Amino acid sequence: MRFLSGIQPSGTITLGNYIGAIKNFVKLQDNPDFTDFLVFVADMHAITVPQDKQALRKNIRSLVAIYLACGLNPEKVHIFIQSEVPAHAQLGWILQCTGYIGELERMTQYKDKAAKHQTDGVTVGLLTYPSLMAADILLYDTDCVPVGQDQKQHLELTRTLAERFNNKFGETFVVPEPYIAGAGAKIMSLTDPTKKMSKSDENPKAFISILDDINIIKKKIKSAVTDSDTKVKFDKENKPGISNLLTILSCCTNTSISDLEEKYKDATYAEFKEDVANAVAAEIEPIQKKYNELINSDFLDKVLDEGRDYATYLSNKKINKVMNKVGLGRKR
Ligand code: AQP
Repeated sequence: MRFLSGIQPSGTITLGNYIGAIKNFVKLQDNPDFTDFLVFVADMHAITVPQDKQALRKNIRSLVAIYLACGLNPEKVHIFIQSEVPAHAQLGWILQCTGYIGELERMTQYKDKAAKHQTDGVTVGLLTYPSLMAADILLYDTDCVPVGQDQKQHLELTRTLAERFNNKFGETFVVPEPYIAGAGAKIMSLTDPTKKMSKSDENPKAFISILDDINIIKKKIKSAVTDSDTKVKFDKENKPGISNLLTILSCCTNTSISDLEEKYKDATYAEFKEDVANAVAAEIEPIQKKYNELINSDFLDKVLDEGRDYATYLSNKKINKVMNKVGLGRKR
C-alpha cells in the first residue's frame, strides 16, 4: 500500500500539525502495510494566500528539517518539495477541468479562508486548491491518505474526481481511502479553543510553534483560555479549553484522557497547566535540538534530491497516461 501526505509551509509548524499529522507519520512509517511512503512540502498550496518570498523559502526548508527532526526516516520515507515535481501542476489543471465550480464553492475550508481574505482578495487558487490536492494524491496511486477531520471533505472530493475520471476515460486512478487518526486529531487554538490551532493565525499566542523558545511555549500553555469552573474534565462542548489541554497532554504522554481525568481530579487548573507545559516542553526540546543540527546540512539537500527524483519518476508515468487518455499532446 502506498501512503502519501503533505503539509503547507505557510508558517512555522504548530503543535497541531505535529500531533495531528507528523507524529502519526512517524508511527506509520514502521507499519509493514505501507510498502511505499511519501511525504511532501505543499509549497504550491501555500501560495493560494499571499506569502512573503523570503519567509516562504525559509519555511520550506524548515519544514523538511522538522520532518526529519521529528523522526521521519529517509530510508523509509521519500521526502520532496511539491513545486520541484511539475506533474502536480499538470494534473492539477486537468482535474480543474473535470471538477465543477459548485463542488469547490461548497468546501468549508474555502469558505473560511475566503472570508479571511476578503480585503486582500480571494485568489482563484484558493477556490481550486482541492483540485491540486487531488492531483497530489492521484498522481501516485495513493491507497491511504492520513487526514485530520478538517481535510476529510477535500479527500471526499478527490474520490469523486477520481471516480468521475475513471468513468469517463477508463480505469486510471486508484480511489484513495482516508486514514483518520483518533484522539489528538484536532488541536484547538489556545486563545479560542472552539477554533483549530493554525500556523497562519494572526495571534501568536493562539498556537505553539515547534520552534518557539521553550519558555515561551510554557508561558503560552499557562495562559491558555479555559473556563471559570475548577474541574479538570473532558467536555468539548462546555469546557473546550480544558478538553484541548487534556488532548495535548494525552498525546504528549501517551496516556488516556480518562486516566488523566482521574489523575487531576483534585488538581487546580494551575497545577494541571504546569504539567501540560512540562510535557509539551519535553516532547519538543529534543526535536529542536535535532532541527538545529539539520537545518543547514547537506544531508537535508540529499534527502530532497532523492525524494524529488523518485516522485518525478512515479508522477511522470501517471501524467503521461492521463494525457494520453484525455487526448492531450502529440500522437500519430
Ligand atoms: N490544529 C490541528 N490539529 C491537528 N491537526 C492539524 N493539522 C493542521 N492543523 C491541525 C493537520 O496538519 C496537516 C497539514 O496541514 P496543512 O498545513 O496542509 O493545512 P492546514 O490544515 O490548513 O494547517 P494550518 O496549520 O491550519 O495551516 P494554515 O494556517 O496555513 O491554514 C493536515 O494533515 C492537517 O489535518
